[in-house]
Amino acid sequence: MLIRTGRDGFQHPLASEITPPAVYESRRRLMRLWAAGAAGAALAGWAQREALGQQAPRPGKLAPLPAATSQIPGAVTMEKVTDYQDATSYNNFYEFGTDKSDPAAQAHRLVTRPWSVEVDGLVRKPARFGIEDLLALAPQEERVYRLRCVEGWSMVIPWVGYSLSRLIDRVEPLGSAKYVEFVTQADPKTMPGLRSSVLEWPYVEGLRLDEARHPLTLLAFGMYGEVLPNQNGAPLRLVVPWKYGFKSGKSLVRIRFTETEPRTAWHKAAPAEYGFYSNVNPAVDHPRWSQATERRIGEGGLFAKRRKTLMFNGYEAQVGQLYAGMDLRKQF
Ligand SMILES: Nc1nc2c(c(=O)[nH]1)N[C@H]1C(S)=C(S)[C@@H](COP(=O)(O)O)O[C@H]1N2
Ligand SMILES: [Mo]
Repeated sequence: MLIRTGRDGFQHPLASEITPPAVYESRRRLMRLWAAGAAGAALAGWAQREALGQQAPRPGKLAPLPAATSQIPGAVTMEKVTDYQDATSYNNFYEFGTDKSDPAAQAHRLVTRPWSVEVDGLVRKPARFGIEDLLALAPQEERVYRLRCVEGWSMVIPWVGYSLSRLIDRVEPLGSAKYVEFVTQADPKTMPGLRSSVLEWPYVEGLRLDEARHPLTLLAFGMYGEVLPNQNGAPLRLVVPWKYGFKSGKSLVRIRFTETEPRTAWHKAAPAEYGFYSNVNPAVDHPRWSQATERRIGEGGLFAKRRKTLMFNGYEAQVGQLYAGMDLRKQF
């Protein structure tokens, strides 16, 4: 059993003493499966997460989006999941305003049905995919990723979706395709933020093709076991866990394969501050502030200690080889 010893040496009660019997029973089944080697490493991870009382309950606010726990290495962090309330009220979605509270207040205007995504450019089979077809294109998985904003805060979010590579394989990129551009919704009727020229609209992001094909690059349709709330990028968004949050475009409408590096919205707005790669890198400061530490949302209070930011946001083992031989100070 997992027993944690607090800072003061206090022994926390065994999980069996604080868990309702039904939950405990299902956990024991899971543990037996695990011991028998029938469950994968990720499932064992969930057993551990649950034993620590850290599994995020479904909030019951939006339609459920069932998903199996991802088996992809690195896809499920054991860290404490951020409260749903925090993850849905402290957001960056400049199309709805630049204050952290604007998206939660304004994004109800976003119309998410009907919705389709144009997938084109240097591919053998360009197509427009309806959202229902995209939802059904591959099995939905739950992945618990860290998300770190370049502003110096971070969250841990259980996303629901599947690897973007599943969609990429469908359209068959040509040999000349080297990059992928992501274009997000820009509708002046529903997005009051478009009146501001803080960014050039539509919001555009980009990845190298091999980054886009990495199994951890997630096309997300949901979080916390439910469909995405509008403020988090409904009906579908990108989540690239080893890069700063701004690389993960919300409310995608077009995915385009190109030969040349896409010109991204943040790069156009401030080229000296936002490079194309934007990998989480504590050793490369933002020109106006350090990136060495971060504040985990929910670890509140004036005296909450900042955490040390990890190289590639903690995903170095999985993605480090993508950047072998590159000078990440120059290609930031
Ligand atoms: N379309 C669009 N996508 C966007 C943004 C945005 O302003 N517009 N902000 C980005 C930034 S800076 C961050 S940190 C994340 C925040 O995602 P979250 O609100 O779900 O935590 O979304 C990213 N995706
Ligand atoms: Mo961000």
